[in-house]
Amino acid sequence: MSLNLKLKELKEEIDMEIDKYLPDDSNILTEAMRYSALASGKRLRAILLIESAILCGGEKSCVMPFACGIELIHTFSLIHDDLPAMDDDDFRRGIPTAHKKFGEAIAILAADALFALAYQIMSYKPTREKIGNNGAILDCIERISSAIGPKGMCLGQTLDIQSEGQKVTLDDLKLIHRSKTGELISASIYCGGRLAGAGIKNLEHLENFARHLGLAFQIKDDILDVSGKKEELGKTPGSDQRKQKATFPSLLGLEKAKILMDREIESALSCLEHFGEKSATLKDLTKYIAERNF
Ligand code: GRG
Repeated sequence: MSLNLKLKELKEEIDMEIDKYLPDDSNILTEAMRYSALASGKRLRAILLIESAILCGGEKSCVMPFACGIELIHTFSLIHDDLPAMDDDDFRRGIPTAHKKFGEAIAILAADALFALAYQIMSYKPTREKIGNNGAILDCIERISSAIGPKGMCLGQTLDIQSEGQKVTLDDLKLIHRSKTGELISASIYCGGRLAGAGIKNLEHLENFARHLGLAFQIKDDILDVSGKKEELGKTPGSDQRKQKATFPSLLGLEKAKILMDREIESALSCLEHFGEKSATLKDLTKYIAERNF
Protein backbone atom coordinates (compact mmCIF):
# COMPACT_ATOMS: atom_id res chain seq x y z
CA MET A 1 0.00 0.00 0.00
CA SER A 2 1.34 3.48 -0.87
CA LEU A 3 2.24 5.81 2.00
CA ASN A 4 -0.38 8.34 0.89
CA LEU A 5 -3.14 5.74 1.01
CA LYS A 6 -1.92 4.41 4.35
CA LEU A 7 -1.86 7.94 5.83
CA LYS A 8 -5.32 8.67 4.42
CA GLU A 9 -6.79 5.51 5.95
CA LEU A 10 -5.09 6.10 9.30
CA LYS A 11 -6.22 9.72 9.37
CA GLU A 12 -9.82 8.65 8.68
CA GLU A 13 -9.65 6.07 11.45
CA ILE A 14 -8.28 8.67 13.90
CA ASP A 15 -10.99 11.15 12.83
CA MET A 16 -13.66 8.53 13.55
CA GLU A 17 -12.18 7.72 16.97
CA ILE A 18 -11.97 11.42 17.90
CA ASP A 19 -15.59 11.82 16.82
CA LYS A 20 -16.59 8.99 19.20
CA TYR A 21 -14.77 10.61 22.12
CA LEU A 22 -16.32 14.05 21.62
CA PRO A 23 -19.57 14.90 23.41
CA ASP A 24 -22.54 15.08 21.10
CA ASP A 25 -25.21 16.98 23.06
CA SER A 26 -26.47 20.05 21.25
CA ASN A 27 -25.03 23.04 23.01
CA ILE A 28 -22.70 25.74 21.75
CA LEU A 29 -19.69 24.46 23.72
CA THR A 30 -19.97 20.98 22.23
CA GLU A 31 -20.54 22.44 18.78
CA ALA A 32 -17.38 24.54 19.03
CA MET A 33 -15.33 21.57 20.32
CA ARG A 34 -16.49 19.38 17.42
CA TYR A 35 -15.99 22.20 14.88
CA SER A 36 -12.29 22.58 15.69
CA ALA A 37 -11.40 19.01 16.63
CA LEU A 38 -13.02 17.45 13.55
CA ALA A 39 -11.73 20.03 11.04
CA SER A 40 -9.31 18.52 8.57
CA GLY A 41 -5.99 18.33 10.44
CA LYS A 42 -3.24 16.06 9.16
CA ARG A 43 -3.24 14.07 12.44
CA LEU A 44 0.56 13.86 12.22
CA ARG A 45 1.13 13.67 15.97
CA ALA A 46 -1.38 10.84 16.36
CA ILE A 47 0.13 8.99 13.39
CA LEU A 48 3.65 9.41 14.78
CA LEU A 49 2.48 8.04 18.14
CA ILE A 50 0.79 5.03 16.53
CA GLU A 51 3.70 4.25 14.19
CA SER A 52 6.24 4.56 17.02
CA ALA A 53 4.15 2.12 19.05
CA ILE A 54 3.93 -0.35 16.17
CA LEU A 55 7.70 -0.03 15.64
CA CYS A 56 8.19 -1.11 19.25
CA GLY A 57 5.80 -4.06 19.04
CA GLY A 58 2.63 -2.31 20.24
CA GLU A 59 -0.90 -2.40 18.84
CA LYS A 60 -2.71 0.50 17.23
CA SER A 61 -5.96 -0.13 19.11
CA CYS A 62 -4.19 0.02 22.50
CA VAL A 63 -2.56 3.40 21.90
CA MET A 64 -5.48 4.99 20.03
CA PRO A 65 -6.83 6.83 23.13
CA PHE A 66 -3.45 8.54 23.57
CA ALA A 67 -3.23 9.29 19.83
CA CYS A 68 -6.65 10.99 20.04
CA GLY A 69 -5.73 12.76 23.29
CA ILE A 70 -2.60 14.25 21.70
CA GLU A 71 -4.66 15.54 18.78
CA LEU A 72 -7.20 17.15 21.14
CA ILE A 73 -4.35 18.89 22.97
CA HIS A 74 -2.86 20.01 19.66
CA THR A 75 -6.28 21.40 18.61
CA PHE A 76 -6.57 23.19 21.96
CA SER A 77 -3.23 24.91 21.31
CA LEU A 78 -4.26 25.90 17.76
CA ILE A 79 -7.47 27.56 19.04
CA HIS A 80 -5.43 29.58 21.55
CA ASP A 81 -2.74 30.34 18.97
CA ASP A 82 -5.34 31.83 16.59
CA LEU A 83 -6.91 34.18 19.19
CA PRO A 84 -6.58 37.96 18.73
CA ALA A 85 -4.34 38.10 21.83
CA MET A 86 -1.96 35.61 20.20
CA ASP A 87 -1.50 35.29 16.42
CA ASP A 88 -4.91 36.73 15.49
CA ASP A 89 -5.64 34.46 12.53
CA ASP A 90 -8.93 34.19 10.62
CA PHE A 91 -8.49 30.78 8.98
CA ARG A 92 -7.34 27.41 10.20
CA ARG A 93 -7.66 24.02 8.53
CA GLY A 94 -9.49 25.66 5.63
CA ILE A 95 -12.33 27.13 7.71
CA PRO A 96 -12.80 30.26 9.87
CA THR A 97 -10.95 30.01 13.19
CA ALA A 98 -12.96 29.04 16.30
CA HIS A 99 -13.18 32.60 17.65
CA LYS A 100 -14.31 33.92 14.25
CA LYS A 101 -17.10 31.35 14.17
CA PHE A 102 -18.18 31.26 17.84
CA GLY A 103 -16.71 34.38 19.46
CA GLU A 104 -13.69 34.52 21.77
CA ALA A 105 -15.36 33.36 24.98
CA ILE A 106 -16.76 30.14 23.49
CA ALA A 107 -13.51 29.48 21.58
CA ILE A 108 -11.49 29.68 24.81
CA LEU A 109 -13.95 27.47 26.67
CA ALA A 110 -14.02 24.91 23.84
CA ALA A 111 -10.21 24.78 23.89
CA ASP A 112 -10.19 24.32 27.68
CA ALA A 113 -12.80 21.56 27.42
CA LEU A 114 -10.76 19.75 24.72
CA PHE A 115 -7.69 19.92 26.96
CA ALA A 116 -9.56 18.42 29.93
CA LEU A 117 -11.20 15.78 27.73
CA ALA A 118 -7.77 14.74 26.42
CA TYR A 119 -6.52 13.96 29.94
CA GLN A 120 -9.78 12.19 30.76
CA ILE A 121 -9.46 9.92 27.70
CA MET A 122 -5.79 9.17 28.36
CA SER A 123 -6.36 8.20 31.98
CA TYR A 124 -9.85 6.71 32.31
CA LYS A 125 -10.60 3.06 33.01
CA PRO A 126 -11.10 1.75 29.45
CA THR A 127 -7.67 3.15 28.45
CA ARG A 128 -6.04 1.70 31.58
CA GLU A 129 -7.57 -1.70 30.80
CA LYS A 130 -6.42 -1.58 27.16
CA ILE A 131 -2.84 -0.65 28.01
CA GLY A 132 -2.53 -2.65 31.21
CA ASN A 133 0.47 -0.68 32.48
CA ASN A 134 -0.48 2.23 34.74
CA GLY A 135 3.20 3.16 35.23
CA ALA A 136 3.60 3.71 31.48
CA ILE A 137 0.37 5.74 31.39
CA LEU A 138 1.57 8.01 34.20
CA ASP A 139 5.00 8.45 32.53
CA CYS A 140 3.28 9.48 29.32
CA ILE A 141 0.94 11.90 31.06
CA GLU A 142 3.95 13.48 32.76
CA ARG A 143 5.82 13.71 29.42
CA ILE A 144 2.86 15.31 27.67
CA SER A 145 2.27 17.78 30.53
CA SER A 146 5.92 18.76 30.44
CA ALA A 147 5.72 19.28 26.66
CA ILE A 148 2.86 21.75 27.19
CA GLY A 149 3.97 23.56 30.35
CA PRO A 150 6.53 26.20 31.35
CA LYS A 151 9.40 24.43 29.59
CA GLY A 152 7.33 23.41 26.57
CA MET A 153 4.64 24.92 24.41
CA CYS A 154 3.72 27.79 26.78
CA LEU A 155 7.38 28.86 26.99
CA GLY A 156 7.78 28.56 23.20
CA GLN A 157 4.70 30.68 22.58
CA THR A 158 5.90 33.30 25.09
CA LEU A 159 9.32 33.53 23.44
CA ASP A 160 7.70 33.60 20.01
CA ILE A 161 5.49 36.56 20.96
CA GLN A 162 8.40 38.37 22.59
CA SER A 163 10.57 37.86 19.50
CA GLU A 164 8.18 39.71 17.16
CA GLY A 165 10.06 42.57 15.52
CA GLN A 166 13.26 41.66 17.46
CA LYS A 167 16.62 40.37 16.29
CA VAL A 168 17.08 36.73 17.30
CA THR A 169 19.91 34.28 16.79
CA LEU A 170 19.62 30.83 15.23
CA ASP A 171 19.94 29.30 18.71
CA ASP A 172 17.09 31.52 20.01
CA LEU A 173 14.94 30.42 17.10
CA LYS A 174 15.72 26.75 17.67
CA LEU A 175 14.74 27.11 21.35
CA ILE A 176 11.45 28.81 20.41
CA HIS A 177 10.51 26.01 18.08
CA ARG A 178 11.84 23.13 20.12
CA SER A 179 9.58 24.24 22.97
CA LYS A 180 6.61 25.52 20.95
CA THR A 181 6.29 22.66 18.45
CA GLY A 182 9.07 20.13 18.92
CA GLU A 183 8.23 19.05 22.47
CA LEU A 184 4.69 17.88 21.65
CA ILE A 185 5.97 16.00 18.60
CA SER A 186 8.66 14.40 20.77
CA ALA A 187 6.11 13.53 23.45
CA SER A 188 3.91 11.83 20.81
CA ILE A 189 6.80 9.66 19.64
CA TYR A 190 7.95 8.92 23.21
CA CYS A 191 4.42 7.89 24.27
CA GLY A 192 4.11 5.50 21.32
CA GLY A 193 7.30 3.73 22.36
CA ARG A 194 6.66 3.84 26.12
CA LEU A 195 3.07 2.55 25.86
CA ALA A 196 4.32 -0.29 23.65
CA GLY A 197 6.81 -1.29 26.35
CA ALA A 198 10.01 -0.07 24.63
CA GLY A 199 13.20 -0.29 26.70
CA ILE A 200 15.50 2.62 27.58
CA LYS A 201 17.79 2.16 24.55
CA ASN A 202 14.92 2.18 22.05
CA LEU A 203 13.33 5.17 23.79
CA GLU A 204 16.63 7.05 23.51
CA HIS A 205 16.79 6.39 19.77
CA LEU A 206 13.17 7.49 19.41
CA GLU A 207 13.86 10.69 21.40
CA ASN A 208 16.81 11.56 19.14
CA PHE A 209 14.75 10.83 16.05
CA ALA A 210 11.94 13.06 17.40
CA ARG A 211 14.28 15.98 18.12
CA HIS A 212 15.51 16.12 14.52
CA LEU A 213 12.05 15.48 13.07
CA GLY A 214 10.47 18.23 15.20
CA LEU A 215 13.00 20.80 14.00
CA ALA A 216 12.63 19.73 10.36
CA PHE A 217 8.82 19.95 10.74
CA GLN A 218 9.01 23.54 11.99
CA ILE A 219 11.51 24.65 9.32
CA LYS A 220 9.13 23.24 6.70
CA ASP A 221 6.22 25.06 8.38
CA ASP A 222 8.18 28.35 8.07
CA ILE A 223 9.08 27.59 4.44
CA LEU A 224 5.42 26.90 3.63
CA ASP A 225 4.43 30.22 5.19
CA VAL A 226 6.67 31.87 2.57
CA SER A 227 5.99 29.71 -0.46
CA GLY A 228 2.77 27.75 0.28
CA LYS A 229 -0.68 28.29 -1.27
CA LYS A 230 -3.76 29.24 0.78
CA GLU A 231 -5.91 26.48 -0.79
CA GLU A 232 -3.37 23.82 0.20
CA LEU A 233 -2.38 25.25 3.59
CA GLY A 234 -5.95 25.93 4.75
CA LYS A 235 -4.73 29.22 6.23
CA THR A 236 -3.37 32.47 4.86
CA PRO A 237 0.36 32.27 4.03
CA GLY A 238 2.67 35.21 4.79
CA SER A 239 1.38 35.63 8.34
CA ASP A 240 4.89 35.29 9.86
CA GLN A 241 6.18 38.15 7.72
CA ARG A 242 3.16 40.34 8.50
CA LYS A 243 3.80 39.85 12.22
CA GLN A 244 7.55 40.37 11.77
CA LYS A 245 8.23 36.96 13.27
CA ALA A 246 11.70 35.52 13.24
CA THR A 247 11.61 32.41 11.06
CA PHE A 248 14.21 30.10 9.54
CA PRO A 249 13.77 31.61 6.04
CA SER A 250 13.88 35.19 7.40
CA LEU A 251 17.04 34.45 9.39
CA LEU A 252 18.89 32.21 6.92
CA GLY A 253 17.23 32.85 3.56
CA LEU A 254 15.03 30.27 1.84
CA GLU A 255 17.85 28.19 0.34
CA LYS A 256 19.82 27.82 3.57
CA ALA A 257 16.62 27.07 5.49
CA LYS A 258 15.96 24.21 3.05
CA ILE A 259 19.52 22.93 3.49
CA LEU A 260 19.11 22.97 7.29
CA MET A 261 15.79 21.12 6.98
CA ASP A 262 17.34 18.46 4.71
CA ARG A 263 20.16 18.01 7.21
CA GLU A 264 17.68 17.50 10.06
CA ILE A 265 15.71 15.00 7.94
CA GLU A 266 18.91 13.05 7.22
CA SER A 267 19.76 13.00 10.94
CA ALA A 268 16.22 11.87 11.81
CA LEU A 269 16.45 9.05 9.26
CA SER A 270 19.82 7.92 10.57
CA CYS A 271 18.39 7.66 14.13
CA LEU A 272 15.90 5.12 12.75
CA GLU A 273 18.68 2.91 11.33
CA HIS A 274 18.89 1.31 14.78
CA PHE A 275 15.43 -0.24 14.23
CA GLY A 276 16.28 -1.75 10.83
CA GLU A 277 13.59 -2.62 8.29
CA LYS A 278 10.79 -2.29 10.83
CA SER A 279 11.19 1.49 10.64
CA ALA A 280 10.30 1.72 6.91
CA THR A 281 6.94 3.44 7.57
CA LEU A 282 8.39 6.00 9.99
CA LYS A 283 11.17 6.69 7.45
CA ASP A 284 8.58 7.27 4.70
CA LEU A 285 6.63 9.51 7.06
CA THR A 286 9.79 11.51 7.81
CA LYS A 287 10.42 12.12 4.11
CA TYR A 288 6.74 12.98 3.62
CA ILE A 289 6.96 15.65 6.35
CA ALA A 290 9.74 17.37 4.41
CA GLU A 291 7.98 17.06 1.06
CA ARG A 292 4.46 18.09 2.16
CA ASN A 293 2.90 21.21 0.69
CA PHE A 294 0.25 21.65 3.43
C1 GRG B 1 -2.89 26.55 25.18
C2 GRG B 1 -1.27 24.62 25.59
C3 GRG B 1 -1.52 26.04 25.27
C4 GRG B 1 -0.53 26.83 25.04
C5 GRG B 1 -0.70 28.22 24.79
C6 GRG B 1 -1.03 29.02 21.95
C7 GRG B 1 0.16 28.42 22.56
C8 GRG B 1 0.43 28.64 23.99
C9 GRG B 1 1.05 27.74 21.85
C10 GRG B 1 0.89 27.54 20.41
C11 GRG B 1 1.56 26.30 19.98
C12 GRG B 1 1.32 26.13 18.52
C13 GRG B 1 -0.04 26.36 17.98
C14 GRG B 1 2.30 25.80 17.74
C15 GRG B 1 2.12 25.71 16.28
C16 GRG B 1 2.57 24.42 15.83
C17 GRG B 1 2.23 24.16 14.42
C18 GRG B 1 3.33 24.20 13.43
C19 GRG B 1 0.98 23.88 14.08
C20 GRG B 1 0.55 23.33 12.81
O1 GRG B 1 0.56 21.92 12.96
P1 GRG B 1 0.05 20.98 11.82
O2 GRG B 1 0.65 21.43 10.50
O3 GRG B 1 -1.51 21.31 11.81
O4 GRG B 1 0.31 19.57 12.21
P2 GRG B 1 -2.76 20.37 11.49
O5 GRG B 1 -3.89 21.36 11.23
O6 GRG B 1 -2.47 19.53 10.28
O7 GRG B 1 -3.03 19.56 12.71
